[in-house]
Amino acid sequence: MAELHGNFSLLHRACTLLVAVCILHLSVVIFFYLRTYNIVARVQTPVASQYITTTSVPTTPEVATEGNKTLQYCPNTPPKLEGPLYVDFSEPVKLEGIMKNTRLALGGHFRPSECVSEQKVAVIIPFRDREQHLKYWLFYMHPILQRQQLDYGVYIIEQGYMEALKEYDYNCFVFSDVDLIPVDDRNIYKCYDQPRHLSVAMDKFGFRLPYNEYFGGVSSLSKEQYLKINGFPNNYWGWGGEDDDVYNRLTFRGMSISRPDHQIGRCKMIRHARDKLNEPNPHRFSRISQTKQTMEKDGINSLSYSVMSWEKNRLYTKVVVDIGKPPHL
Ligand code: NGS
Repeated sequence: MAELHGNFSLLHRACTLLVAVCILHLSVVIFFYLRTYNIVARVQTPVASQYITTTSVPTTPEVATEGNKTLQYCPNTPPKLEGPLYVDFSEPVKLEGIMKNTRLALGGHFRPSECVSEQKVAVIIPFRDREQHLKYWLFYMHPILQRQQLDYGVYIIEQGYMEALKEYDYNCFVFSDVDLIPVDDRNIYKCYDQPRHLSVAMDKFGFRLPYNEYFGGVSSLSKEQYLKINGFPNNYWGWGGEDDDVYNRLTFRGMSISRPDHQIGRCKMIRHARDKLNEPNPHRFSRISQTKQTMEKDGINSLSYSVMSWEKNRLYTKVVVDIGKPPHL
């Protein structure tokens, strides 16, 4: 009888142990399942911030000291974002209102007074004689960038990276076509863990990507990401292909593209005829097929230009540079 009881309690203990192991195993499986599909993170994240990937650019202590004031770092989800916006290019816009914005410093610089931005963002617009487009861009973008609580400066210039760094220690670079305006201010013009493509749903492409590898329009790269790919290529003359080359560089350096969803990433382009003196580059397809070989020697390390002029007004800094002529001319 005692032996039977002993056997039974042994069996009982073995079963309890087995059940405990099963429960442990099941919890581990459930935990990893939830993590894989990001369910744990989603449950803890407020709705608006789901769209905004956090950035790893600087480390973020809780508070910072600015002069004699102690300020908090700006939140990941800026409180004054409006979401979808009304953007219209059918009527001319006036810049007087923004010119009077006393929080904008000469050269189109701004930083929020209520908090400290994590990133210092140089917004770079390669620009050729598109005064009307620039006007719309400035009219719509300054208020958006300010609601996004960015510490930013606007540069109208070809060799933006180098020139912007001469005046401020920017750690994030947003490259934007002059004729593109986001129609949702939750599309934050800053840098992310991976290079960011921001103009993912352009009206002219039916609010979708024209092709998966498309990296044109508006994109952002942290200084670190930019240096990793040796910057942008310098040997593309005329229209097309340079954005595809940048895409290739990023993938060859093991990075992936981060993108907002198609609702938040909507943007409108100002319709216009193709620029004169900017014919399609006949060498672009052969160039993009050689990125792997060319990227090491063509980029920041081969950049050569001279600065002709710097002009600063309330809304932007314009730098004119001479980049020489294409080698075959
Ligand atoms: C591709 C170009 C890209 C350009 C994109 C969209 O074909 O540089 O079209 O152009 N690539 C090549 O030509 C190899 S767009 O419709 O915006 O003018 O960005």
